[in-house]
Amino acid sequence: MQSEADSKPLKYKTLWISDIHLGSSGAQADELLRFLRQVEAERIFLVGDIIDLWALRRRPHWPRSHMEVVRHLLARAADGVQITYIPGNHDHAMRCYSGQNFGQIRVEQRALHVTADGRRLLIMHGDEFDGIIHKLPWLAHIGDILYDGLRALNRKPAGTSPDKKNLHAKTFSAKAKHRAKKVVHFLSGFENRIAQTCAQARAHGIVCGHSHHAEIRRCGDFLYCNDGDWVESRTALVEHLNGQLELLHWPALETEKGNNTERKSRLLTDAS
Ligand SMILES: [Mn+2]
Repeated sequence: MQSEADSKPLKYKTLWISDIHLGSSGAQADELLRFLRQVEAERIFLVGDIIDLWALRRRPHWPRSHMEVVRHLLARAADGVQITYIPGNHDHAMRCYSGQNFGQIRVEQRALHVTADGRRLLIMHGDEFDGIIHKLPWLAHIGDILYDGLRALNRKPAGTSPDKKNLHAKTFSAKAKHRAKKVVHFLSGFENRIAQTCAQARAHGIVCGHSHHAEIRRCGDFLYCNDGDWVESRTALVEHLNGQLELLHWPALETEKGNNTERKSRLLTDAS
């Protein structure tokens, strides 16, 4: 049985989540709802691919849990949490609403966030750095269909092996996606583009989604943070009240909260 301390929400200054892919069969909406109910943040950034318009066009899928995620976020915004929605490539149609509000949720193409310790972070979905999306969009769509097929083949029940190693001990589909993206990144000068974009925005670093690969690392002189996804890895990036950044792995966090065990879900911080 959970003690009262275990059920207390975790408090953060900022929360970044992306690549939820609501509207696709891969979206782990129930897990995301459980995570959101355990986390409080003053500010939330939705870093793109929140609603998967590509998947909805191929095969509409909209169970109640997907609607509940949307409702939960709208309710939080109505309660005073500042929420910014930065559309990605799967929800690119939302980009034309930049500067407008949906309920209390602000839509922007990109955003700048200053951490409690004074670092300027540029927030973008990340497809802007993906050469394939812009030069060969048809190949990106084929890649997406292949990824969906691979994921369906090796789908594991949610919540398995919630240990620290598991995040990057990925399923075959996640590995294939990550390798393909690495090649694309190499060919398209991904790191150079990030460095240029950060320099232009006078930012100390960047927060992206898109690759479905959570990480915090240096990229030249800049900090590169990727908040992962809610299709496979179920990860989020958070900023603590002192400005420290940390990646959370929800399956590990949920197990720890249930068992009251020592935290191992701290995957990576910007100090590590
Ligand atoms: Mn994307």
